[in-house]
Formats: sequence, C-alpha cells, structure tokens
Amino acid sequence: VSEAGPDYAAAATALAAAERIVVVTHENPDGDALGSLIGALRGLRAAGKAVEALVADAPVPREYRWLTGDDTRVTTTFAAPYTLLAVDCGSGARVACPESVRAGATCTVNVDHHHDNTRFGDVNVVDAGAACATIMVAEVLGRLGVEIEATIGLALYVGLVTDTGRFQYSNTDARALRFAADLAARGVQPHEVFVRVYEAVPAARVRLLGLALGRLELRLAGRIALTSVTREDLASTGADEAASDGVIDHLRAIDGVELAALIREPASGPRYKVSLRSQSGAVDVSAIAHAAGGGGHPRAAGFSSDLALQELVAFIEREASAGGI
Ligand SMILES: [Mn+2]
Repeated sequence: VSEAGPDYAAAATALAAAERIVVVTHENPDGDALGSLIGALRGLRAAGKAVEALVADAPVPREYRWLTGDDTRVTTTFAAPYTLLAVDCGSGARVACPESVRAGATCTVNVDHHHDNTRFGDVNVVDAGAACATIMVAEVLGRLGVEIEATIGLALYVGLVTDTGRFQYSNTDARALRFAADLAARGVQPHEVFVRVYEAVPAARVRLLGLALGRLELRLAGRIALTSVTREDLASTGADEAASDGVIDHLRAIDGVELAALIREPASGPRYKVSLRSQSGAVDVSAIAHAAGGGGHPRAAGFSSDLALQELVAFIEREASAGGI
C-alpha cells in the first residue's frame, strides 16, 4: 500500500470505463461477501452499467436469501469482453466463479480489505483498515456519483454488521460506526436487519450448536478451545453446513481462551475445513492458516486439510504454541 492509501480512484476509473460488469465474491459467501456483491450490483446498475452478480459455488446461506433473492446467477450471460469486479476476496484462488467467466474478463478489479490480499487483479484496491468490504464498495460507488439510497444501503449494512460481529469485534472503529450512522440516515433500519439475519434461526441449527458445544475440548491449559462438526451431526440434526457458522463465537467467548478452532467435515471436497479465531490478537491466526495453505485476517482465518483429525489438532496446537500463546 502506497503512502497515499488504497487507490479507490483507480477502481472507480476502471468501472466507469466498463460497459458490462460481472461482480464476484469469495467461496462460502458470508454477510460481507453477499452485502458487497448485492450492494455493488445495485449501485453499479444505478450508475447505468449492465451488471450481473455471481454466486457460483454454493447455495446462499438462508439468513441472507432475503437479500440476494433471485439477483444472483451461477454464471454470466454477458458476451466477452466485460470487467470482473471481485469483492471481499483475499486471493484469486478464493474467487468463486467459473473459469470461463474469468477467461472472458478483460480487466479484473479487486476491492478487498484482507491484509494478506495477493493483489490478483489488474486494479487492486486493498484497504486493510476497512472493517468490511461494503465500506469499500460505498467508497467506490461514491466516486462514481451513485447516490446510496436505502436498498443499496441495506446490502452494505449487512456486510458491516456481520463483519464487525454486530459492532463488537476489534475492527469496530469510528469509521465503521460513522458508516452505520450514515446508512441509518439513508433509510436503513438496523433492527430490521438484526431480525432477518440473527432472529430467524432454524431449530436444527440450535441442535447442531448443542452437539458441537457438547464435545468442546480445551488445550494448552485452556488457551485453545476446539470442537468439530461432523457429517453425522448434520445428518442427525438436519442442519446444513452453513449452520455451524456461529459455533466458533461460543468457543472464543470462553474465559481464558486465546485461540478458538472449529473443525468441520464438509459434504464434499477436502476432509476438513478449519476456522480459527484469536481472542486478543496475541496469535496471528492468518499465519497458522497460511502454513496450511489457507488465509484470512490476523484474528479470523481458515484453511482446508486432508490430515487425520488427531494430526490436525496436533498441527493447530503446535502452530499456536509456535505463534506464542
Ligand atoms: Mn469481509
């Protein structure tokens, strides 16, 4: 990053020059990914662009379906050439879109807030100081002269509230809170988003949480908390894979825990998917994830693994020790 800071003007210039824009985000999209995707879709359409938004790899998690509706596609209908806009993607490998879609893009614009972003685009705007990617989308839209009205703001707010853990995580700063106030002034209703995202929990998800918390393990004298969610858990509760998303917050909340780890057994693909959270930042969990081929933020990261469960747990414990906790 240059001293001038992230080059938002470059992204605006590239998008202003584009006629057709395909917006993409990361695999297993979360609230910030989908908020950025839909916010960019609506905002760039308001700027007069032909725009499509892709969610190519998995169904949209149920708590965000009210936001995405029928507005996302698996692939594009646009003929090449078009511009690809990647939002909230730390690396090119994490971008969830068909290879054919990438091949048709003449320019890739990378708008992201991961500190370890690989700068995989032709234009890269990386702002690690942004609490969420939707703040960045708002910056870009502002430079394109787009008025952030309530329907665009609603999508942007979803990214803000979820990536800050409802304004509780360490990334919650004055900029994030000002952005929230600005969106509320533009007609976004925080309570409505809270109810839609957090208060429509299926019973199966609560049962899955119970199973996962029931096999909680503490290691390194209570500084590591870990648990797992197996395919059998999903089958017995009827919950889907995304239903385990909130489990790790309960682990991190335990007194004395510095590192929380959730080990999931996905329906297909690698043997395990691991999520890591650091409580105080004393250990950089993105470094642990990197060591296993993954990535993320210093306090929230993840990776995939084909190790056996015991080896995987040993790896996490060893890396955490080496990381200084
Ligand atoms: Mn994000």
